[in-house]
Amino acid sequence: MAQKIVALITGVTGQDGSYLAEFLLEKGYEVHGIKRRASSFNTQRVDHIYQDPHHGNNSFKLHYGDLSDSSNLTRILQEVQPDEVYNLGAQSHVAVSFESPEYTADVDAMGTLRLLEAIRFLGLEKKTRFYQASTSELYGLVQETPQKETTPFHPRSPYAVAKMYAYWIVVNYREAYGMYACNGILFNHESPRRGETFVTRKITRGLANIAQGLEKCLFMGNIDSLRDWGHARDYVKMQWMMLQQETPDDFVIATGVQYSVRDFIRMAAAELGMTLSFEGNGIDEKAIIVSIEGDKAPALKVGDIIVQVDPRYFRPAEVETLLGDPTKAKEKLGWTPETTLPELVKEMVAHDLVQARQHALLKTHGYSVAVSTEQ
Ligand code: NDP
Ligand code: GDR
Repeated sequence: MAQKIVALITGVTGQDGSYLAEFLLEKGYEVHGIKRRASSFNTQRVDHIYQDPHHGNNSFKLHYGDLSDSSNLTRILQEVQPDEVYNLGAQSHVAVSFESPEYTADVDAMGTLRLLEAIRFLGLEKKTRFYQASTSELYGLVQETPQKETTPFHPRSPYAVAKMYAYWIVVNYREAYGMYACNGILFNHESPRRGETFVTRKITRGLANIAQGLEKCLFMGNIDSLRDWGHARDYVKMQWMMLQQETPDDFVIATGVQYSVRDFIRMAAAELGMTLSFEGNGIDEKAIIVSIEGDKAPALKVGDIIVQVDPRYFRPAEVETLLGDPTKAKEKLGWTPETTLPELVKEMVAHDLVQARQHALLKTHGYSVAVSTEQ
């Protein structure tokens, strides 16, 4: 039997990590993932693909680890001897990076260096291919539109600055040591597995909860912000494709279509049968229901205010607009995104509505339901 290709994924418990692990397992890989020790279970996104080692020989294995711990990373790499490393682990929340800039730099910037050094230290630099989760946040204060691989960077947050170090150290290890190392410069990508505090999931989950009477109002930051949103499932395929080329290179992954946060709110509300009218501007804006159809929002009526801007969610420095040009990925790798934003919104709302209905049902039957609204 042919030997399985071995992949190691940092951040396997996150949105992308879970889709990538599924994708690689379907391709017949042996997949190893690094999970952090937490005081409660943090493997919900990968539980469905994990088999208890007492009950079978699983191709999916988890290791405790942390990007802040070099000796741990070195030991795992030595044990796993991976053909491919996907560095998806990060403190990935831009707003949180203003609260924890040093930790973000340690994990997102130094963590990448630690992994690359561990590969080199173990003499794996000619065997192991390396994917780095770079980001459209590097463009920050944009210098040209749409953004492509040659667009200059101007990062606007501690997160983006840390990711900029990671981007360049990957390029440097490629040039200095001939490592097969690539940066995927990915624009925002979402899914029903998206963390609850990122804007898309905050909206789909929040509106579904409000529709079912579990919450009253969704408080938002800058709803004028413009983003190029794709589906995480489509984007992880590209992460793998990048490591299958003859020579390593960096690619922008995006849809080439842009919407505002306000557009996203409108689309999500429409999926719940509601038409909204936005009143006010930016700082004091609110969204009011002007019509309701169907049975998805039984708790609401025309005239209810369900979204309100709260400047508390504004960032110290904002990335106002991002729009990617994925031409290079299309031409060199034959990649195109498969999911449009309206399709993505539909899938996310449908998922969150099922959860909200379950919680509402429990509440109706007298069980207390604590719906976390931490944002
Ligand atoms: P998530 O926030 O969903 O997942 C991040 C993962 O990193 C989680 O598994 C998390 O563990 C893990 N992690 C956090 N801190 C550490 C640490 N100190 N050591 C080891 N692991 C850690 O992010 P996404 O899946 O959305 O994104 C994946 C990567 O792609 C990230 O690097 C992100 O910055 C980058 N990116 C994401 C984009 C997007 O739109 N989604 C766009 C461009 C880049 P735990 O589950 O325990 O928290
Ligand atoms: P982003 O994603 O910062 O682009 O980083 P996020 O969904 O957090 O914000 C997108 C835009 O929406 C605005 N916004 C709000 N954002 C949040 N989280 N909560 C709000 O209430 C809110 N209201 C408005 C933000 O200001 C911003 O302009 C994501 C992460 O996945 C990064 O890891 C990744 O690198 C980039 O995408 C590409």
